[in-house]
Parts: sequence; structure tokens; C-alpha cells
Amino acid sequence: MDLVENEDHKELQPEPRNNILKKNSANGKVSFGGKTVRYDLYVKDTIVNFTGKDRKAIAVNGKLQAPTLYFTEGDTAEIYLHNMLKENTGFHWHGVILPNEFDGVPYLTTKPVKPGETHLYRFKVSQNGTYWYHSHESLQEQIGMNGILVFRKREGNPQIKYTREIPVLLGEWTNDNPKQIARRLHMANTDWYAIKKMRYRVMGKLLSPEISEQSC
Ligand SMILES: [Cu+2]
Repeated sequence: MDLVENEDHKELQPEPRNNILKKNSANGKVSFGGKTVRYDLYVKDTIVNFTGKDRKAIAVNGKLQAPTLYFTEGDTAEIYLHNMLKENTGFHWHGVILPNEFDGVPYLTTKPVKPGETHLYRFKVSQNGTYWYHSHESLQEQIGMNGILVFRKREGNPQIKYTREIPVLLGEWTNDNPKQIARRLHMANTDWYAIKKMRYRVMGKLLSPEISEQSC
């Protein structure tokens, strides 16, 4: 029993990044020569009303959740971010192997994109799979700046036959200001959201809503 558990556990270990790069390229060397795929992303303030209250949000090309971007392994991605906000922004390409300067984390790898600026992210796609991208600036990803990245396999038929591909990115909307949420989540020894839901533990025991109400 122990052995089986160990084996399963081993398979779940994440593959080192340089192995992924090796596997995805011929003879261990990355060869490109695919097409250049360009996207233009216009980032703009908007107002949404999901719950009966108007709230500030950010739309990318007019929508909440940014467009799904498709590339094929070996392509060169050229993504132009047009900042139409009144604040700095940027896109971070989550889990993507790329030159550091295009990674899009402001003050760490990439300069923030200022209001009115257009910024080009350019990288060669050396992996396949489904990833996501999001703003790494001022919690803007919470209010709309997130989307799906699809890197298709360069060669070979998909092992699973399907008629339609529908990438799904799950999100949750809250009317609370994202900065307020982050502040509350980082406060030590508080469980604000559990209390709001009237579900919290006292001495390891989960209190039901009725009990919580009585004891509050
Ligand atoms: Cu990320």
C-alpha cells in the first residue's frame, strides 16, 4: 500500500521547466519559424452591474474577462497592450516561458505601462497547453483584467477526439473593493469572510449559522 502511494505521489511532482522546454522542441533545441500572431488589447475603465449596484471594472476590448488568445507552439506572439485607463497597468503571462522583460510584473520584470501608452509584449511560444494572463498591477485582475491563453501543439493529432473546444476560466465577482478584500485577508487572527457567512470555528468546532447567530 505504501509503495503504491509513493508511486502516485511521484507522478504528481511538477516537471522541471527545462525538461518541458526540451520535450517541446526538436533535439532539445527550440526551433521556431512559426507565424507571428498579433493581438491588440485595449484596456479601458467600465462600469458593471451584476448585483443591482454599479461598480467600477476594467474591460479589455469591451469585455470583462479579456479575450482568449490562441497561438501554436513555435509562433511568435506579439501582443500590444493599449492602456486607456487613468492608471498604470500591464499584463503578466502566467506560467509562460519567456524573456524576463516581457513577463509583465511591474517593478520586478517589466516597467508599468502608463496611461495612454502602448506596450508590446513579444515572445516565442515554446510550450503547449492552456494558461491564463492577468494584470499584476493594483489588483486589476479582480475587476476584469484576466483571460485565457491557449498554446496549441505544433504537431500531431490530439489524443482525445473532440468536436468543439471551449476553454473556461472561472471567476467570482464581488462588489467589495479588491484592495479592501486583500487587506482583510492579510489581517492576522481575523476571519472576516467566514464571519460574514456566519460559519466559523471555535476551538476546532464548526458552528452552524443558527448557533453562530445565537452566540453573536
Ligand atoms: Cu499569475
